[in-house]
Amino acid sequence: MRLHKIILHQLQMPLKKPFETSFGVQNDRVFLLVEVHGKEAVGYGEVTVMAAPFYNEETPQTARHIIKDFLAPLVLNKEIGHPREVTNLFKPIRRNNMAKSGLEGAIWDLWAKEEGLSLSKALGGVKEKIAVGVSVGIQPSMSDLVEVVGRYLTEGYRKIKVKIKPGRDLETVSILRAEFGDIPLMVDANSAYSLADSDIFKEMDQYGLMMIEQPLSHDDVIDHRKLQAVIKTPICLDESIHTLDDARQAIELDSCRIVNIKVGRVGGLQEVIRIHNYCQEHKIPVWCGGMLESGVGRAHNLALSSLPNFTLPGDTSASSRYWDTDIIEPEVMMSSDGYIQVPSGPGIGFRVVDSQVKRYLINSESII
Ligand code: OSB
Ligand code: MG
Repeated sequence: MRLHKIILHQLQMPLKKPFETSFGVQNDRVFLLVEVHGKEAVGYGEVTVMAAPFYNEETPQTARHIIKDFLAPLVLNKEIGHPREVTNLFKPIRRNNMAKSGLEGAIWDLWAKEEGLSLSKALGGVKEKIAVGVSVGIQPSMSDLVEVVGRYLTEGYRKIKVKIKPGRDLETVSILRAEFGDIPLMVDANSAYSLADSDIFKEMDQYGLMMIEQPLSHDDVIDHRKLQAVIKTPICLDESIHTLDDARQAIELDSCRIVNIKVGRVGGLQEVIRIHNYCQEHKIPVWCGGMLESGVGRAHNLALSSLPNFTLPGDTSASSRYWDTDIIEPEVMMSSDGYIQVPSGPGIGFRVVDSQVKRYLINSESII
């Protein structure tokens, strides 16, 4: 396989509703769509950066710079035998995982299309449908929260994850338990706490949550180990895990008992497979996190979630949870029992709709 052109499209897609986390409010999604042109097909990937470096260190501008000046020259007009090799080609470049992942993912899609394989099959996926949950942002009031969660439960979502931050934690959980009983419920703190807050998490044990996601610092595994030692609820790491080695160290230390896998955060699909396999061998369940992806990133998430150890519902909700109109056809739909079908067509298995891309387009740049 050879790439003769890479196109970076910067898009800005308005979210249906603002999404609030412990690090701020997002009204729209600004990201890069990556197009790679081979001999016979076009592959698509998504750089899942946020507009500002609040989740990780990358932004659309840094990702553009890294792809254009460092990653593209490593793959353009070079013979690539298999997309699993791309990770190694990118190794000399430190971090910048979302930039790497957007380009690597597009190459996987192109390869799968040229081979006539679905991306799921290309990755070693085994599931035909995947169970999904929904990530609920911090709401203006507790009554808004109850209404929103009630609506998602009615739609069929199989896991409710609510964002928490200091001052909006125990009350959030106790109200949801009082209102909805024994639903599959978890919280995500996006690193908003420190070990000094351990009592809050000890208190949370009584609510029987599925897990607590990334309570402590974004690059920590040591304090998470200390917290996990004094609470029963499993800790799930998100921000702290960038590589297989990070996952191995966290698991060896017992800093977490569940891993959230995000392809952008770990630098590509090949690293997803490696972390998935390691966790499977060590009986650590994984699930697919989300970065409010457009249909393209969503399609990649569906494919990777079809690997066997993705045993917990992911954050890969239906297109309609985020967008009035997505950029792919058909849109990602969830059945009323909370499953999404893994597409079986070649590559990502969805058509990217040019007119929709144009509608949200800020700029495009070709790299040859
Ligand atoms: O921590 O999982 C997170 C969105 C943006 C940045 C970080 C996170 C999230 C989500 C949304 O929780 C998940 C989704 O629905 O895509
Ligand atoms: Mg998270």
